[in-house]
Amino acid sequence: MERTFVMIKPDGVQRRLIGKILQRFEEAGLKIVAMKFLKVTQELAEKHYEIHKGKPFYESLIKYITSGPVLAMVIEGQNAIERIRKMVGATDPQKAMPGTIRGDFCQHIGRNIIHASDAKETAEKEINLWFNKDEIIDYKMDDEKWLYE
Ligand code: IDP
Ligand code: MG
Repeated sequence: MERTFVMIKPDGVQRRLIGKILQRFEEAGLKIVAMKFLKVTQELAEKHYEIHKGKPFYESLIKYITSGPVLAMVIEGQNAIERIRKMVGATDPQKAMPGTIRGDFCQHIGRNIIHASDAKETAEKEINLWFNKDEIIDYKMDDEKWLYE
C-alpha cells in the first residue's frame, strides 16, 4: 500500500467541485486516511512549492494557492501515487486527457484545481509538511477483500 498527498486547490473549492473529485477517488477504491480544510499560509505555500521558486509563474502560484481555502488529504491505495497522478492528468488542462480531473474540469494551467504528489519522496515530504502523524488514521475498510485479491 502506498500513500500520497492530494489537495483540492482554491479554484476547485470555489467552483464547488469537492464532491465530484472525491467521488472519483472513492469509486476507484482508494482510501482517505487524512483530510483537512484550511486556508494555506504564505509560509506553508512557499514550503510546498519550494522547487518552483524563481520560475516565472512562482509569485502568481503562491498568490493563487493562498487565495482561499483548500482541501488537503492523504489517500492510500495500491500504487496510489502513480494512479492518482494519472487520474489528475497533465499539468496543463489543455493537454490533459478527457476522463482525467484536469481534462474534464479545467481550462488553464494557472487554474488546474488539484495537486497530487509526483513521486515516493515528494509524497513523503508533502504528507509530513501538511499533516501531523496523529492526523493520519490507520483503519480497515470493510470492502478491502472485494478490492484486492
Ligand atoms: P503539477 O501540479 O502537475 O505537479 P508542476 O509542474 O509541479 O505541476 O507545477 C506546480 C503547479 O504550478 C501547477 O499545478 C500549476 O498550478 C502551476 N504552474 C506550473 N506551470 C505553470 C505555468 O506555466 N503557468 C502558471 N502556472 C503554472
Ligand atoms: Mg508538481
